[in-house]
Amino acid sequence: MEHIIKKEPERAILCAVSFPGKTEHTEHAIAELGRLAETAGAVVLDNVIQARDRVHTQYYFGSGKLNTLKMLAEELEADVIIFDDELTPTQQKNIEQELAGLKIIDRSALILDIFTLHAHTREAKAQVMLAEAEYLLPRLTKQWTHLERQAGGIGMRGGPGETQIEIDRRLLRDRIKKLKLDLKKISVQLDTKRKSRSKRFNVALVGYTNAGKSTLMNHFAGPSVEVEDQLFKTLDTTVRRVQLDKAHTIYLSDTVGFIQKLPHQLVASFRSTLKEVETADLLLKVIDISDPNFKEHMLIIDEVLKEFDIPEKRFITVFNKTDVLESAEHIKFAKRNYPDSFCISAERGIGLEKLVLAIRNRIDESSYVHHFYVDPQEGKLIADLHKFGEILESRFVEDKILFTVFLDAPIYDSLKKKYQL
Ligand SMILES: Nc1nc2c(ncn2[C@@H]2O[C@H](COP(=O)(O)OP(=O)(O)OP(=O)(O)O)[C@@H](O)[C@H]2O)c(=O)[nH]1
Ligand SMILES: [Mg+2]
Repeated sequence: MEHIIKKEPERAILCAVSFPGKTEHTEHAIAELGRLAETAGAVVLDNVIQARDRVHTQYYFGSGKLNTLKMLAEELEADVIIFDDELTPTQQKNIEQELAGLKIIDRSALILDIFTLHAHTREAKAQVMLAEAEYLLPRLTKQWTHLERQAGGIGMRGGPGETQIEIDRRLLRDRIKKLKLDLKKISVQLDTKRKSRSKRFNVALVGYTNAGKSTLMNHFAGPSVEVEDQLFKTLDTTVRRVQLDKAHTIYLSDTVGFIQKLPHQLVASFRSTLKEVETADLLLKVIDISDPNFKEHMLIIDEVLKEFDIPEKRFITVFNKTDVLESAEHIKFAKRNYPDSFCISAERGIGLEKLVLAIRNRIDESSYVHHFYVDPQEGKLIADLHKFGEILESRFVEDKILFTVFLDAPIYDSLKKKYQL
């Protein structure tokens, strides 16, 4: 009989510092950290929270709390301690010394780990590897005495011993250089693809992780993206052509979600993925309104999006998962503060007609239907109409062809000039 040896999940204790007046925020953050840990394949044993004005510069916690943590870890037979904030290289080293034998990782390392698990395309993989290398580089310090960890498990520790540090650093730098070059090449290819879509209306889904972006994508485009009750399920951008009706076709893109304290290395290296967001004609900001923390999620999305400098009028706010709301309180909040928003359930298909209507209106505002009587000899003009516009209809009217075409205003202007229409 065949025996399958299943690796035991790692046993984790979560740690956070609660700043004055931020108790509720810390509770939400640590609950989210727990979901991240589970997504990475760990089981959460307990939480340790210390109320402090600021994080201890050397040890994150004060010495008493660190001791409590040590005893708790022994008692519960923990393997890994996960901190809710990014540890400085010094904190990391000190804590590893204090809690010898335990794996010490922080929120950033955990998120990077999940990204590694969920990256499938060449682009996403290269982006995650770059972020990892950038994260690791400052941590390869001389004082680091803990590099002989075995590989495997959550967190991306591992690597050679202390004597190797200089070599490691050089290797990492070379790797970063190479990854940046690779990503540049990939980015050029993606730009070309993106350009080919530019004559159509591009809609991007953005939002906090687990908000239901992929579910909405699948509703419109048929099952094309994996949906799971997991954080950062989607990393690879998927773009699908969606025909809303005869006259309205869009390209819809689903991409990586956001989270609080997203490692800055990840935001930087996912820049080219997020170009989809920058170049979209319309962005649907998807929010899980059933999450008690949805207002904070909205602030975090706006914070990340601020970098892209996208005009406010290009967004439509979509409150999702209304089917699991227990009271009307959240909806009231949404209607009052976001009168132009839409309340939907992507999973149940509720409220989507109105949303589609709004998207169609946006398309109509940005493109125009034009009629051209074209001589069949005018091959170049006919080719350009096909290339830059969307032909709704073409038929012979006496000796000419009547084209009914959707064209964006600037393209119409340039064609008018070129062919003196
Ligand atoms: N009850 C309810 N659940 C929903 C709805 N929409 C999505 N979900 C669930 O929410 C979870 C996350 O959905 P996804 O579509 O994967 O979320 P996402 O925004 O793509 O998440 P990431 O890819 O991780 O960023 C899944 O378990 C979905 O089934 C909804 O309208 N109602
Ligand atoms: Mg998704």
